[in-house]
Amino acid sequence: LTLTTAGESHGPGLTTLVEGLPAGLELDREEMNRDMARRQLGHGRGGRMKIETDTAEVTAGVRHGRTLGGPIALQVANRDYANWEERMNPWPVEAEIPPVHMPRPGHADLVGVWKYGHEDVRNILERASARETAARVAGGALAKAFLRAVGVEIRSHVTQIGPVVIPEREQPLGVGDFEGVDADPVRCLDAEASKAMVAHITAERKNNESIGGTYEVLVFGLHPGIGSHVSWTERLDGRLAQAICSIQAHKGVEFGDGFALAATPGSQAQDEIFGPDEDGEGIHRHTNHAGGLEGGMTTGQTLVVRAVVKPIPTITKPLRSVDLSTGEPAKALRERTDNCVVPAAGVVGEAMIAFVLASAYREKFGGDHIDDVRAAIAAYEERIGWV
Ligand code: EPS
Repeated sequence: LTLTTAGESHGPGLTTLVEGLPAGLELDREEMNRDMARRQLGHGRGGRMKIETDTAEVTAGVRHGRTLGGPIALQVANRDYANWEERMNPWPVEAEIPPVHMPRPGHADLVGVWKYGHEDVRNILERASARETAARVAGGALAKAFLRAVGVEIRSHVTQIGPVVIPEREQPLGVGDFEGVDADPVRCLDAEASKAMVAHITAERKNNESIGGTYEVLVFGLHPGIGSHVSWTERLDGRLAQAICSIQAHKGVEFGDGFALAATPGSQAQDEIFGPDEDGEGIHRHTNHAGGLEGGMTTGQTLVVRAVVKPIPTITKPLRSVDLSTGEPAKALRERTDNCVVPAAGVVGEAMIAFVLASAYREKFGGDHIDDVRAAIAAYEERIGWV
């Protein structure tokens, strides 16, 4: 499976190309656009979200709601382009367009102009912008539709914003616990923590600060043996980490108990294996410290991925920088901006994880039609006695 995006933040629009899905897969237009809207959620988004109402328009690869087996093309319009037509026109314009020459610390701006030989920082920031994640979510919605067809469901929730952390849970989360998470202003499952997160975002916006945080993505219904131990390139934890860390402003990822395992004795860090119970349950575990991954493969337990998002670098309190046209000290570009994107980032994390998992399913089970995929999965379930 491949997922390619194209597009600039204030250009005419974003394009997504997804290749490698089987034919006959049913797609739900509303479901796809629900994900597009979910990515726009969250207390802490800026003025741009009032301009955009994102939808993914299919322009290739789908007929009457089913995949044809060829590349699928999706288009997401940038409504804001109407206000940027001269500045972002693909073709020369009459007007004089003042270049941006104040790079923002923490953004791709400075290194990007060095590397690509541009004088206008806008030639870098437009593509580096997290607007691009709208195209990833559009593609991720296709991967999710594939996963749903084989019984796999993906959810996410916010676990920390600034210093506010959700309380530890007694019981592991189930897929049913996520109902209503998108109705919460920060996509948090704990009502008390949510209130404190909202208050923190509001207070820090008044201080002209941006805020980071963490979110968790859980995947239910996975088969064991997705990914492989045989080569580093196939280890699923490595592939998932790459996909997560490729998201703008993401600085780290952990699986299961993650960084806390550093202080856990070895005997308590593994998930012991138990034989079939009298009630007929197959080989199983009572814990999930590993977060559903052993030896670079899914174990068949819930996949638990946590990601950290840094405070975004465009802030309304401009930081010190240098004017690239004069070499003189200057304040970084001050722009309309979001001050917290963690609730939306969780939706992007879902999309990226869906893409990696759908890819690994395609590699393991093959199939040109979705029914071929289901048949291959059923044969595998039978061979390993998976219930
Ligand atoms: C972004 C800056 C803001 C965000 C944008 C990402 O846009 P603008 O500069 O137009 O105000 O709103 O995110 C989106 C447009 C989006 O759809 O997520 C940035 O610099 O990364």
